[in-house]
Amino acid sequence: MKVKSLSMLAVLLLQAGLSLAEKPNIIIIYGDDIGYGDFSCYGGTGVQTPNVDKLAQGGLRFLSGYCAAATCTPSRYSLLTGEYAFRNNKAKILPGNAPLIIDPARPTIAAFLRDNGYSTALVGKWHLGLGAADEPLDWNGLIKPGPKEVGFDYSFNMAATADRVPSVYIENGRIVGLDSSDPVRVDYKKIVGNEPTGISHPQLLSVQADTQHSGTIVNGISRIGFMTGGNTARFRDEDMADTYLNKAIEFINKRNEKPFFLYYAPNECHVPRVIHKRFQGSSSLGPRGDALAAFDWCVGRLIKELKATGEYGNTLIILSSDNGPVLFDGYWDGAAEKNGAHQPGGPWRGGKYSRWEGGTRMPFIVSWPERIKPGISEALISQVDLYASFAELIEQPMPANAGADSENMLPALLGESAEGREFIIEEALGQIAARKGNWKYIPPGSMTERGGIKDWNKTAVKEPGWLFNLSEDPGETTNIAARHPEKVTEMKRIISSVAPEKAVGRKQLDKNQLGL
Ligand code: NG6
Ligand code: CA
Repeated sequence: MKVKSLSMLAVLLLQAGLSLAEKPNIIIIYGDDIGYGDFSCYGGTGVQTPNVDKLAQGGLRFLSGYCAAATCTPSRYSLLTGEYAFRNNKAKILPGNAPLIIDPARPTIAAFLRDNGYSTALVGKWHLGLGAADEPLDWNGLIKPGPKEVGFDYSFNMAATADRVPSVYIENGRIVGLDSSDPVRVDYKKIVGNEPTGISHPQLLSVQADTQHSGTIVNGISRIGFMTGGNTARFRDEDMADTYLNKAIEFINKRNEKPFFLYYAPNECHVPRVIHKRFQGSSSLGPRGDALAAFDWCVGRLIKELKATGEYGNTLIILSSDNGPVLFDGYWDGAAEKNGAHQPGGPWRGGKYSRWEGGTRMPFIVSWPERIKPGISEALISQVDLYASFAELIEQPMPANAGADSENMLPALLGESAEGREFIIEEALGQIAARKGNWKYIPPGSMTERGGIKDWNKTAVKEPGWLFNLSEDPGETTNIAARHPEKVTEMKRIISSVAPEKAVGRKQLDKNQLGL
């Protein structure tokens, strides 16, 4: 169209502005290692989570909402790219000095929204790598490629996890509070500098850790990996929940006329669970429950702020978690001892690292006050579907080179349809399982799961694989594959349709999958 006059241009700009303004803000609140049964609205008993419960009461609570994988990196990768993580062999638990594993040439959900008029932000955990694969990263300069190169206008994040060095915050690609005369160096193979580690100075530790978590001591906690320098920049775990919350609120308050997309990924309740003293003792579960209480409090504060800005009504909030629960995960913090009758995975078997339902079936709450009617949904939905669903929401086609595994689930997401996906793919440590209707299938290969404190149990899964009926046997206790050969064939076909090589499973757990 030819713009003939200035006033016509003004009208056009106004129209464009108006239609942008009508688009909802989108916030993903992404818990870490929070299980299906942890929040009180999902039956949790060990800690009260009034703010999450209230969000659920005013929105939709999904009973079959899944993350794509039972560990962090692949799960987050899938959410952001709309692609199953097992398609990228780098998408496994990453060390803190791993290069970026997302190809910037393929738009993530953030890049897609940014390119369609959203201002975008990452606040919290990243764990998808930083820097280029072919050159060593200098932590003391501009750290890139990273969140910005894959679509986040603003970023305030840690590199990987709180239990992995470097234990610093990075804002827009630069370590916050770094003194250039005390440069940061990081290594995952050998000790750098001469700072105390969990092995050399166990007397300095506030919480005892396993060998893997016995690297450099930062803030009285030994981490995975070694770092030196950056003393003025090191974070205090106790303040992490508040720090991320404040940055998220700051981003919302600095919003312009554009709608915003905020990927808010607090650390709670990942290890180390070292929580601010005002939350200590707020649950019967010890630090793990206190971390959940802190998470819940942050959700409440964020919503309060959204209400104060007048944005709450037109904000689509999705609250979920990146993988199932785990009690002991490297630090003797009392989580296992104090768990009592609380069921972090709800009625489901297993948790983090496993393909049992508890590994990937997540708390999954969707709220949009101006649009969504409160209720409960039984639709099957995966976080990998958010990409295509957001594309539908903003009425823009998905980029041709991204989001291939993402299905448009917008009607289910908004509660306008009870129908979700035909099937769900559940990944753990590079191996997959499938669910269709009430049927759950684990293909032949091996089943790896966390055993006692440090052990990994491996069980051979023989032909024809394991089949469970979740409505009769939610705990996945009785393999009925032999009685239902036709179901087995159907489930194998489903797995072959997404990943032919996975239909037979892998014989051995790839140690690398654990980031060890
Ligand atoms: C594992 C760590 C665990 C945790 C996990 C990542 C060991 C023995 N275990 O390898 O403590 O850091 O990686 O968690 O090192 S996630 O939620 O980011 O996937
Ligand atoms: Ca996690």
